[in-house]
Amino acid sequence: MSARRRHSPEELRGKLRTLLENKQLVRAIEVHDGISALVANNVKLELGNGGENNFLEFDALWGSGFTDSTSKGLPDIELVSPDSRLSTIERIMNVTDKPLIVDGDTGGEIANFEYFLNRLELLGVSAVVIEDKTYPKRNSLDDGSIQNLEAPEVFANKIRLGKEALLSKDFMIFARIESLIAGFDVEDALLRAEKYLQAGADGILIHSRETDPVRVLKFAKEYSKLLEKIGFYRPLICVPTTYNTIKEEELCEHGFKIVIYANHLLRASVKSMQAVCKNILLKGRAFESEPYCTPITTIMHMVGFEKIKERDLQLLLDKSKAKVIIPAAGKPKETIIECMPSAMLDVNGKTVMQRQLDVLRHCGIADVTVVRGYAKEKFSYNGVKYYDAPDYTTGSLHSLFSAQAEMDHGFFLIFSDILFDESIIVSLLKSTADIVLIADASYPYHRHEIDKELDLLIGKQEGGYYRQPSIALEKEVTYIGKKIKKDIATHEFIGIAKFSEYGAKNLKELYSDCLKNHSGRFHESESFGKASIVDMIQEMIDRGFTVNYIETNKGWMEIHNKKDYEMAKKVVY
Ligand code: SPV
Ligand code: MG
Repeated sequence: MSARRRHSPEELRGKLRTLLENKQLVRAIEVHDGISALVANNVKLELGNGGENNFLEFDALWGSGFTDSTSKGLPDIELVSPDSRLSTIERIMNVTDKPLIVDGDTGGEIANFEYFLNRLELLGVSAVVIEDKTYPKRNSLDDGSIQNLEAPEVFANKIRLGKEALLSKDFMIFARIESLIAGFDVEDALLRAEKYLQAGADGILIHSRETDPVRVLKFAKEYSKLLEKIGFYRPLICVPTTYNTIKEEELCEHGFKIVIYANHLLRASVKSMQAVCKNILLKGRAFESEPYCTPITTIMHMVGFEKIKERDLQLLLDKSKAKVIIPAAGKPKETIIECMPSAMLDVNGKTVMQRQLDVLRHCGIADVTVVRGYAKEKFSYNGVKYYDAPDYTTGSLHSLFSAQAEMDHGFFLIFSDILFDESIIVSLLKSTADIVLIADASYPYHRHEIDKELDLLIGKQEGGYYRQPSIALEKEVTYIGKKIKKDIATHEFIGIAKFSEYGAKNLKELYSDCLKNHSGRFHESESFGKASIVDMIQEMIDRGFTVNYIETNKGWMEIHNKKDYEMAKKVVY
């Protein structure tokens, strides 16, 4: 689902008629706002029978007056204005592809009713139900309320005028008979039914708040005789809120065509809200309430956040025209599988590189360059540009620069021996810094267990203490390298970085300058000829360029040795 409406009013309006023609029983569920409509619209109960109709779902929605009033904290006495009702209905229509039957209460005065009808038609609503009580009505389920019935002729006339006011052929007006609610008998209900049908009603809703459906079923039996008498068919509708033990099969057998579950989503939400409120008060925290709450990710998905995110990302991509360079030329320091570059190690059916490409493609990045060297014949992906670094035993910096032609508009650098998830790439896409690294902040907590050389970094000290929390997304790197003392390193560089166009231009200029002019050791390498990428980043810092980092503490892992490889196979699916 996205925030955009998917169906034209015309398309939706006609759906109820089609359902009535094709289904034995149309099942409608109450909705009172956008989110309840999304739930009702999207819930599917899988039956697991493998057949074509492999699931159950609601066919239509009921725009209840009771639950619309209640969701606004008001009693159901026609207090909510027509415009406020219409605004709720519009929100419902915006997120559904199911037909909506609207509760029109008494319909009000004829001028109000006509206005309401035309607005409903324009919104794509399929039908309205009006009840034969006098304005302002009282909710039918309340035992103590006085229920005043309208004179049948007056109500029939309202139906007639309402039908005349319609603009579309598909829209229907159903007449709701309240005889059983107001203390009258089945005979009164039948007399009314005939009058309303003759006036043009498109169907009859017989309402009752008795727990025993016997009188409703008696009405249904007499109604089929009435239909025979008048010579045309109109569907019969029921609202089994109080006589809720009756099953749909039985309703069908008695000739009901639409069943409305009229208030259940609102009542269910009130109950859960109360339980969660109490739970939080009781426990003094929200942790225990979590199992009773829908996960935020599900909510985001339901309201179409993913589409928005995709679009945001697309914009970022258009801006940055993201390119990725994966230097994968070096021989692994520790042989994990004989003659196999780290990128081509198989982790549960997919190589490390395939996994990297999948994540990148998912983020919309398709422009990927791989620098090959050691066991280059093992690389076999189409849709990837290859550069070869014949002398791959020199440092990683020179392998990277084999693909210098790809750097002009900026690039993402991704080491070939890491697995990572989308969130990491997304954070880089969002960054506006010129040179930005992804740095794992959990390093200080497990540094003493680490028995391999890592690319470590020291973040710029803020306020005199390096671990002082900062709200800035991008912080500054002061030192980077493998030889930084474990105790003073604040982060581990995970092997993913971004160079903007400007960052890449500076990188290239500096590289060419060092190539010409540098002699002797180059940071942690014995010469510039053996330099690593990390050495070059330190050189940039030393020359005054700002190198930022974005912190993470999850969503990635490296495969440097056999132990890492075994771990990857355990944790990656
Ligand atoms: C509603 O849902 O608003 C109805 C049905 O009109 S009832 O509450 O049973 O009257
Ligand atoms: Mg109502």
